[in-house]
Amino acid sequence: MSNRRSFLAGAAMLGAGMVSRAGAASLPEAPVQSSAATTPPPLPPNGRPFNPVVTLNGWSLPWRMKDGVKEFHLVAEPVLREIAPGMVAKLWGYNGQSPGPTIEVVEGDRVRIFVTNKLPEMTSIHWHGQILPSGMDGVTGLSQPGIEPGKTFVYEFVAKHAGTFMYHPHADEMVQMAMGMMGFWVTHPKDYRQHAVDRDFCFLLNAYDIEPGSSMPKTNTMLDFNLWTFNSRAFPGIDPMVVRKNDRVRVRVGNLTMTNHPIHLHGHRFEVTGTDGGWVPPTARWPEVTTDIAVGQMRAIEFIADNPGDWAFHCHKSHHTMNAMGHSVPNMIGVSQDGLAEKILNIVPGYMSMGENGGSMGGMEMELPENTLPMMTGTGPHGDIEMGGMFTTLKVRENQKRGDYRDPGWYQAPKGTTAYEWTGEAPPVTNAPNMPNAPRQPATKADAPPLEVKKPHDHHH
Ligand SMILES: [Cu+2]
Repeated sequence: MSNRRSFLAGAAMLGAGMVSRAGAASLPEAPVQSSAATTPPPLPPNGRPFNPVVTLNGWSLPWRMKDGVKEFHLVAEPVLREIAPGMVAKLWGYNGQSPGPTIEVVEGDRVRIFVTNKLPEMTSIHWHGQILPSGMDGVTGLSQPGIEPGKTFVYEFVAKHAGTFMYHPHADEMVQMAMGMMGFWVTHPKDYRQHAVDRDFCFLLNAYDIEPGSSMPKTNTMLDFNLWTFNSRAFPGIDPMVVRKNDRVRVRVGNLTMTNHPIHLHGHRFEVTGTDGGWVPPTARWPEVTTDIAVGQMRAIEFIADNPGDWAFHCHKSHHTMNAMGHSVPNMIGVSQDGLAEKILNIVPGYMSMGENGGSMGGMEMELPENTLPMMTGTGPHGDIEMGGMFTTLKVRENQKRGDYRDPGWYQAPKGTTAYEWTGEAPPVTNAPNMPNAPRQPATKADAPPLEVKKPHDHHH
């Protein structure tokens, strides 16, 4: 993190007239973050105590305490965001990253947020979910004029309710959100012992449409996005959630994509303990292993991490656990492609056939355009993980120290607790006794009748 003193000198002069109305003599510093690593925040240096959250591949914004008011400074600006090693996207964000830094305050805190616009067009910030005065709600044209390039606006309100919130522009939204303008907000309970957990993770769901080989999102895309991310990171660029066995764990998720995401956890049952409207009363909770998070929603889930291991944690829409590639590839399972690639290669240089035995790309070596992630990737202790996009792991360890978020490496499963290959005799294939004439698909290529190969009508590449 570094402080942009040179920028501040200029901004203070430029915005002096405007900020004096808020009673501030000077703009608070606007720290910037240059790394996409997870930065566990320090305990609050002043104000009322709280247990800070851990923003996956993100960080929390420091504040300045001024006459009992928490002052933050967000700078809306173009940023470079590493989506995963091997790909950097040109996005718009706040204070050097996209998403912007997490803002953490305590229920009842008076908050003053300075927003400086360094984008080429006007912007605003809507404080999604907050109960505040209408004029502080950040809807351009409705509650305030847009913040023109070079200008600084001041928002001030009391964070009335504890819970999980988001912030994003309400100005040229389609473009600005497609470019990555968003951030997380947590209002902690007045009493830090209330709703206390051992580990409190948070991240936003976001999606981009970035053509392979390029780095700028297409901002007119309505639904057909090709990069699905947690906090603008795609697997294997998403850090694991590292916990100690028997920790009470909370994961807060906000959805600012244009579709819903059924978020699924392996190896544990959780309860939804928080929604957009605040805390769910304990009597109204029920066990789940998947919870659907609709567009614009926030959810907090909680569980006891009592099952040691490496557990997948991902969106259950399988296309959302893949990275960018052509989406109009036909299903070729069972279609022999012997010699086909060579014939097509004569006409289309660089053609690649795929999918005769399924879609697996594990172990496949192919040349990708520059600045492009493989469609599925990641290597685990047992080989290729074949995932991308909205996928990470929960690592539960007996001996992880309290407050230690460092990756402990892969889980060492106790002997006899891992799936293994059967090497004995295989029984002959028979039909189920109650269905003597049941048709069945040929199991192997040798059994298969000759296939008529039709040209896929939907294949544009
Ligand atoms: Cu999804």
